[in-house]
This record gives sequence, C-alpha cells and structure tokens, in this order.
Amino acid sequence: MDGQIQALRAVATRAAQRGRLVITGHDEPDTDSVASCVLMRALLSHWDVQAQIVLPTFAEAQAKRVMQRLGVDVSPMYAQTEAADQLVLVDHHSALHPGHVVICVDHHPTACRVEGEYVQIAPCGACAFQVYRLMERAGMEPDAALKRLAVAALYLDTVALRSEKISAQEAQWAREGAAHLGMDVQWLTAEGLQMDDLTQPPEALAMTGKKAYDFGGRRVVSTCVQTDAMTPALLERILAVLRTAAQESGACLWVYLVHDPVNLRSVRYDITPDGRVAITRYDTLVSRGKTVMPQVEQSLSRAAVKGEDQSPV
Ligand SMILES: [Mn+2]
Repeated sequence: MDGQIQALRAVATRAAQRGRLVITGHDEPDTDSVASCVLMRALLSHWDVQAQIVLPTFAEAQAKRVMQRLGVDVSPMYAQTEAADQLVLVDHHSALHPGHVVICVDHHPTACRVEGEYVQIAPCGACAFQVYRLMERAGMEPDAALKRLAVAALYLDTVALRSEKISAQEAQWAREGAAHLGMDVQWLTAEGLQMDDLTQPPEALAMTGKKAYDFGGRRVVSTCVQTDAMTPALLERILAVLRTAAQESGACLWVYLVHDPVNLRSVRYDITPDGRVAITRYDTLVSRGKTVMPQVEQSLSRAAVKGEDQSPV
C-alpha cells in the first residue's frame, strides 16, 4: 500500500470512530455516482471500516435501470444524512446535505477549495473507475460484480467511451473489462449514448428534450430524439404530432432534431405553424445550443429584415 492509500485508510478509520460514516453521491445520482458509492463501501469494508451509503434524493431513471440489471438494489440507500455524520463524498465535491466532510473522491476538476481530510480529485472518465483503482492499490481483488460497476460507469459517464474526458487507456480498460466479464456491450453502448426507446408513442418521442427559446420576442420551441433507427413511417407520425403542437404552441417555429450518435449525424426539421417542414442535414452530431439555435436565430433575424424591406413605407 502506498502512502496515499494509507492516508485514506487512516482518515476513514478515525472518522468511523467519531460517528456514523456515510458515503454519498451527488443529487439525482447517476450510474457513476451510485457505482462509486458501492465501490467505496467495498473498499472501506475491506479495511473493516463500517460505512453506509445514503442517497438523500432519488436516483435517475437510467441509474435505477442499470443498477437493477447489475444486481444493485438502490432502494435501501434512500435516506437523509445528519449533522453529526462523517461524510465521504464521491462523484461531487461540495456537501449538499448535513454532515461533516472527511473524504472526497471526485473527477470534476474545480478551482474551489475542497473541504475534507482526504481529497482526491483527478480528471478521469468515471469516478467509479478512480475508486476501483484505489481498491487495487489497497491490495484488494475486486470481484466481477464490482468490476462490472466500474466498467458500466465508464461507458455511461463518457457517452459510451466517446467523450473527450476519457483517456485512451481508460477506454481500452473498459472495453477489455466488458469483454472479459461477458457484459452486453451493445446494451452498455446504447445506455451510454442515451438512445431513446423508439417503442414509445410518437406523442412522447415528439416531446423529448423540450426547450423554449426567445429570440427578440420570437418564440422557438425545440425537441429532439437520439436514435440510429428512425424509420420514415415513425418520423411521419412524429411530424404529424409536431404540426399540431407547432400550431397550438404559439411559437413561430418548432425545431425537431433527430440525433444519430452511432453514425455521428443529425437531421433538423423546422416546422412552421402553417404545417410546412424544412429539412437540414448535418454530417456531424450537431449541438443544439452551440450550432443549431444560433443558426435559427440568424435566419429569423434575416427574415425580419427582409419583412421590413417589403413593408410599404
Ligand atoms: Mn461522474
């Protein structure tokens, strides 16, 4: 065991003698947060340090689904922290609930001073992977169930290993781990890419990711879907829903985006209240906030200028 690991063990051991040692993730915990908690509890228990996981807010739907499939029951973790609790923060670095922070292991870089006797914040694809590495450094041999959690956290926290925040080595570790453990890579990838379930009714698929924008008094509504399996028939049914929605919304435009994260492309459908649809195809996975909406704003202001030109003086 290296000095850093020894320091972590010493801090945890002392803290557990002072009061209840509580491991917690960020609010509305995602898969990485919950996995980090479970791995941290395993590490502490390896050292005979009693700790319990407390999640003060409900886990995201995806985390519930993924944890269930990986054999982790999150329901007993739902509880509140208390002021006297000794907190171990994972996957976040500022206490959101009562308690005294003693340990923090996170992968979100910050310029702020982080409270705690043991603080480890390193850029890494998933916090759970960082905890997994600590387990190895502690001389533990994490079992398959624990390793599965670290692999899943890496896939889900990094857009299926595509995010710029994951290093090539980490991605390789996740791929090899998934293969070695016989995990369903297609499932991990689909969850990581946050693909929408196309068996939902068109009314639901038309309304995913809804956002409203105001461009100088002109209201634009936008929704989007993530899939690599859109069919012309389903699209037609979604557009029919959107024609009605566009008319009833009072917005001057409804922008619907179909993102295909597998083939890295997007298609944009501009629906006007009169029911017309204009199509723009992008050969990249386009960002709504960074690319599409500025384009929409520009074309709206151009149209406004043109409208003024045509108006009789
Ligand atoms: Mn995370």
